[in-house]
Amino acid sequence: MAGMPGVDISKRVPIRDLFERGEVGREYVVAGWVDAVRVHGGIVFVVLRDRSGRVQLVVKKNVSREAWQKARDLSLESVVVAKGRLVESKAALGGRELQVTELEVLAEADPLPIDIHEPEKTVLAKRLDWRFLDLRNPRNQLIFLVEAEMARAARQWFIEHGFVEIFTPKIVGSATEGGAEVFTVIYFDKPAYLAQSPQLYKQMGVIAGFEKVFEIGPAFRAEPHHTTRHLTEYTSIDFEMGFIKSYEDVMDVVEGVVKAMIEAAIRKYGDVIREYFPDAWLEPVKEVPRIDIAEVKQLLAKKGKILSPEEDLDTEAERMIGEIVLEEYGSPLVFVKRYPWNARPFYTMPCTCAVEGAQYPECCRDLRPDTPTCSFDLLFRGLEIATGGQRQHNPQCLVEQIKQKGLNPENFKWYIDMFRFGAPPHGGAGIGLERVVMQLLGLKNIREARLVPRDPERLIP
Ligand code: AMO
Repeated sequence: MAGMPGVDISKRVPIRDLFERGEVGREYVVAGWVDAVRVHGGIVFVVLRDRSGRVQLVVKKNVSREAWQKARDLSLESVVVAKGRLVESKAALGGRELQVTELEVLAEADPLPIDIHEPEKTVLAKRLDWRFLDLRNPRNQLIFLVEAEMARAARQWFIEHGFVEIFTPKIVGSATEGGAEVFTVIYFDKPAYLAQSPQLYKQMGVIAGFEKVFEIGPAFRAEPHHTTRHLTEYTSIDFEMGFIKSYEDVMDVVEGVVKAMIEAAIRKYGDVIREYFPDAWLEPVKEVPRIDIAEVKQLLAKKGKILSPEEDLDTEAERMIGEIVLEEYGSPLVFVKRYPWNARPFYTMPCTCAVEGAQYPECCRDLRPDTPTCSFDLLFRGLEIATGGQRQHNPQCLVEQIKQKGLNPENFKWYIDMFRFGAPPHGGAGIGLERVVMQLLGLKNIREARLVPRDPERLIP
């Protein structure tokens, strides 16, 4: 374009500034998306939105015929830059509006495929097809501001507590969690996998001598199920720490991090969250109760939910225990600990090896499905948001446990080798970021808490 005439965009101020520190009578330049347009003969009212807020532009034919014509023909979500005088106005939102003298259309928008203002009118699948438009809604955008703040708070907590941030491979040669939920990729001429978690590599970080490590990164799970709490790609907040006395030390860390995440989100966005998310959890979090799974199963049995000693908790059990704990302890969070061997991966420390005077490798021989392990889950409002525990650090027991899970120790040779050269007692946990956000805001579907979610059907966009 010859010389780019028109409004100087470099003079742009955030819309919120007009209300917080703008001087009435002064001229300002604002830019953003067209949120609404109303034509009243010789006056056009345009609501302009940027990421900081919304303001009404008043475009009068008798002030600038050119600007008025452009405003009259504006389509919703077009991108506009405007210059005008800030004036008081009782009728306008926020009590102020901009009397426009110049207006430029930077990008014109086609008719919209979804209703941005009322997302509930559109099914989630279609909203996700048009995710970039869906996210222009301030409520939907807020989910990711909260997520960013939580990730920031977690990172800060770890750094302040002496953890080193690491970045582990996501293309790996063996499944890290066992089970079938693993994506195979072709790595040149051989099969490889997408990492289900950084599990084996964060342990490497400890054994390599960093002692305390953390990672915030992607995890991949080939979950074939369509549930409201599973993604095939999610963000995992992982940590691992050496020289622990027991898995209680690990729970202390999880409790510290998760509380810091929740408190940071409430501190920064509590008021706006309240406005947009009526089901959000916005109260301070107290000490988190830690309950043995055997006791949990007794509590559930009283309510008619019977689970055998070797069983994992299912979705219904988690929901029920969330309700019981909220009622009895006033806590939205609860640790359930000592899961049975049947429900935990091969690298878990069985309680038979963690008692005083335990004999290696006898302590890990013939583990029963219901043998308790030094492990825990953290539930938030009745949904698992974190898993962790102490790890088996004896190489003979590791081989034994890998075999007992029906896996081939050959595939884990490099991993088992790490334990032959001085591996301290250690443990750690993984926290699902989207699940924490989902439970804090009271979202119905985890897909809402993922910028561009992946599930069995969803690969585009
Ligand atoms: P686990 O497999 O339980 O444990 O995962 C840890 C946490 O990650 C989240 N999560 C998921 N979130 C969304 N979609 C999924 N498909 C999904 N799967 C898991 C949950 C869960 O609590 N290596 C261990 C952790 C450890 O022991 O350190 C692990 O990955 O919030």
